[in-house]
Amino acid sequence: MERIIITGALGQIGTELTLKLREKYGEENVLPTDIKEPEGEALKGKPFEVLDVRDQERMKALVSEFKPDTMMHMASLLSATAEKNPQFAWEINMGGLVNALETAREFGLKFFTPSSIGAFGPSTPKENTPQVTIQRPTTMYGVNKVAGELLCDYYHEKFGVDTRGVRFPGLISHVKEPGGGTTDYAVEIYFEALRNGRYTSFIDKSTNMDMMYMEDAIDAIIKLMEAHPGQLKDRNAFNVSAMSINPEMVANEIRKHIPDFELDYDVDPVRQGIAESWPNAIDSTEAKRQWGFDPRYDLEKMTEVMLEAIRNK
Ligand code: VAH
Repeated sequence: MERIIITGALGQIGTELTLKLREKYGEENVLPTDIKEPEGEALKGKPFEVLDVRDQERMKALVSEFKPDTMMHMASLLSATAEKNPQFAWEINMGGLVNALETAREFGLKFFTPSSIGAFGPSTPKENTPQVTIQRPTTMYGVNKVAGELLCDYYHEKFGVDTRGVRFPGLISHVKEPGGGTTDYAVEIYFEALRNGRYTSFIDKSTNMDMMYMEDAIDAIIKLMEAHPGQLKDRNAFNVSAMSINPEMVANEIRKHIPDFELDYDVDPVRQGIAESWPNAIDSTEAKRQWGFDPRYDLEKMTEVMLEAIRNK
């Protein structure tokens, strides 16, 4: 992996992924793209190209010109947004993925795209969820992620495309706040704790979900993409998680730094329903075994880093 094009580069993962790849491979070897030009400081600096992932012709033209060896397809509508407009979510999440896979096939690109714990549903085992198990998600986002996992496997088997992917848990970062996710409470709570000393959670107190600090997520992507193909028994849909937490646990950790922090609840039935359809804690054994997945941040360390970084913003 030496020269990378990224779609959805202005998103929560895409932003930090672009910064890390530029640092590791050189700014001139990374082409971040997204539906609009960057506004904030985070992605200042060239090159950058505007790309709507529904435009396969332009996607191929950019690849033909930039000549990457890898595509990281990050453009996606997240779970809560997708539930508000499922037909549009299909168009972006699946239409965009097909265009990206076709581009990777035509230009012989190594390919990464993330799945999610959202690819599981209410009939999936909730605790220590295996990588191969029942997947009957009840959200459009979950349907997109299951279809995406299968499509990426298909492009590898049928066309030899070097596709790789992980199932991300909720991701927590201070660089770019997420938009439209069910797990966004776990990011908002840190910002609100410092802004107002209190937070009203839209997810209920005892709802456990898998989470991971963004630095561990970016490291996982790079580690998987740099793994020798012979190491990989599986290709896509590796379970990866660093912790299983709920709002009360996050609040208790924050109180070690902000003793008077107050947490209350105004549960959003839609996002609560999505959260309850997902596992409580997934098993990451295969990722650890096949390519050395090794998250470094637990809730305590993540809380320290998040509060420190937000204070310094
Ligand atoms: C979402 N942050 O909430 C995303 C993610 C596991 C959650 O897929 O939709």
